[in-house]
Amino acid sequence: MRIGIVCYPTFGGSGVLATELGKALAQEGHAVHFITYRQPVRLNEFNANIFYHEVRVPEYPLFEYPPYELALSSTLVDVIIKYDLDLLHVHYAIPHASAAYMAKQIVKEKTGRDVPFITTLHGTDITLVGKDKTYEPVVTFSINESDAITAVSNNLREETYKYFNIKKDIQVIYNFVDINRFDKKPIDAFKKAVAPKGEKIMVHASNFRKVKRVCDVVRIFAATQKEVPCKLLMVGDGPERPVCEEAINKLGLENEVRFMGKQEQMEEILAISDLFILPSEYESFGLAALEAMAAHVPVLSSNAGGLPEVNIDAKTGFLFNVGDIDTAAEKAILLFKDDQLLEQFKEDAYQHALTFNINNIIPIYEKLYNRFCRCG
Ligand code: GMT
Repeated sequence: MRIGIVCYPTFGGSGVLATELGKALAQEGHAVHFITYRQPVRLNEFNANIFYHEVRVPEYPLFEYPPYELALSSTLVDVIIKYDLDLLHVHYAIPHASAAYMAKQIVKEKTGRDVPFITTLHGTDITLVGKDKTYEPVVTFSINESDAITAVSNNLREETYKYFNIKKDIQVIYNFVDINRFDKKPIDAFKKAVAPKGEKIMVHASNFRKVKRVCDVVRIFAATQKEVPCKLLMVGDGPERPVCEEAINKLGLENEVRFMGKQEQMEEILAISDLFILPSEYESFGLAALEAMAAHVPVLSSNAGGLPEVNIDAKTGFLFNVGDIDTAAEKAILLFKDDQLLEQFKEDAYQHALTFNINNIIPIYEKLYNRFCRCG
């Protein structure tokens, strides 16, 4: 099939997922057209079946807010017609679903063809941004106009029905991970540089938005390192980083914590890590946690949103109530003090991650696409 993928090209989970999906579909022989404002972060390999179309938003002094959605819709129209796309798959409803709806109408008007579009809901498009009154009517409309709707967890599906008047079925298709990519041997020199005395290594990765509660990561680490020697790696960047750095300085932990910035080689960092911390206020799924598990790293996460669908309490890691630092630190200490237990959790985390392996999930998307295939 000829598939158009629309996503945010950033380090965010929805963009990562969309890019990995596109790459896997291309390997299966589909022609995949990415339509975004920048080359997606993980679109870093050559494949003859992958095409990239940049959405350009012309600058004009009148535009205090450049109309990205219109530029996207127009680019979609061009690409659909020029490459005779069979369908569009848009990731993150805002503004991609409404842009796809607009493009669909224009293509129908121009060519008579009805090009289906699938909307995959990822999380904040529903739970934070989408239910804001400013966007709600457009989000509800464009989700309902989608030819198929998917959500990345049962929790997100329920949240969507709770907050929006959705009249169609929402299919849950879990996020996935390429297990082989995360099957890395630790680089000894790197491990030594981070933890010279063989300290345990905690890691957190996110976009450092408020919803991630990055200061909780620091507080969990602070309490844990009082009991067991350990180090903390903070991967990513975003608005909460200064507050987080301030908290670290106040606690006098500057030498124990390293900020790694945005990283494309997350697998190398995970390969030396012992525990992944994700204390989020909400996660529809927690792709970063799944990637950690694929790298044999157990997860200490809040029990918010879809996290319990990914992280199995007392098996692949531990769950705690949002903000319950004491319980979280208690669990980290438990794992770090007992090597045998930690090894068991590492293995269980990996085994559970296998159930989300890319090979299990891609056929589900293909089956969905086939419902709209023109080839019969
Ligand atoms: O986590 C973020 O803030 C980024 C966001 C995104 O859309 O890129 O992530 C959301 O989608 C990911 C992929 O489906 C999920 O794994 C994340 O849990 C979800 N984030 C939230 O729900 C906060």
